[in-house]
Amino acid sequence: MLSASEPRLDVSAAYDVQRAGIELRRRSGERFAGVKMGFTSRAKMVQMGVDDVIWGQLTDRMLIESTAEVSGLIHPRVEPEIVFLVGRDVTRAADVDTAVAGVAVGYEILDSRYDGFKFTLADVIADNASASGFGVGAWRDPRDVAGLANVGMILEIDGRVVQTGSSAAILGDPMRALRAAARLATDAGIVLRAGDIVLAGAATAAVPLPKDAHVRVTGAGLGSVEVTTR
Ligand code: OOG
Repeated sequence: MLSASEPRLDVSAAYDVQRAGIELRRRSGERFAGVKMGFTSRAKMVQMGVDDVIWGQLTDRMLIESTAEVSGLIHPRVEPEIVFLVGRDVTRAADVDTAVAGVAVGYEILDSRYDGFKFTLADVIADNASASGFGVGAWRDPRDVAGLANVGMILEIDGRVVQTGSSAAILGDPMRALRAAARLATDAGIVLRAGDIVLAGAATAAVPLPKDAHVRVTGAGLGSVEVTTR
């Protein structure tokens, strides 16, 4: 762990490390694509042994279409997500609710630099919140969605249900995670712009993601998203 060799690594220094990592990605041509929230659900906090929410940055290269290359990853995991599409620039965090142009069911692929995903909060922040890849189902118009506070969610691998949960697990309502993301981004001087994505955080614990697997995440009323790994 980074914190073991660098005891001064506090949360604020960890976000500096995260920013430096993102800057390296930017220099190699990746573009900012949005924000991910982490540990917004109790299930994830318990699974990972941490006690606060964190955030990380998404880049365009993390977006997965129908096939996910996982064989080059260290020890990937997958988790079900509620995803927001930003429809216009969010210069004031308080305006984020009305800036949402789409909601969807999605998934995040996590991969950690740390052995066995064992880390402190500062360690995982420095590692960009384990962000590796993400996929998004069909966007729904938020006006057509009855509400996001209790969406039943199912994660299947090769047709087997491996996790079930509710979006209520995400801070009681994923809208709260969206607001937190907007606040954190704004405080860090980042403007969420039209087309950017916000991942609200996992609704359940994450599960190991093997190669040559078929993954499906379903959200009641939101449809589903599928991906094949190789
Ligand atoms: C950190 C990322 C946590 C979530 O949705 O809670 C996260 C990890 O578990 O490695 O993305």
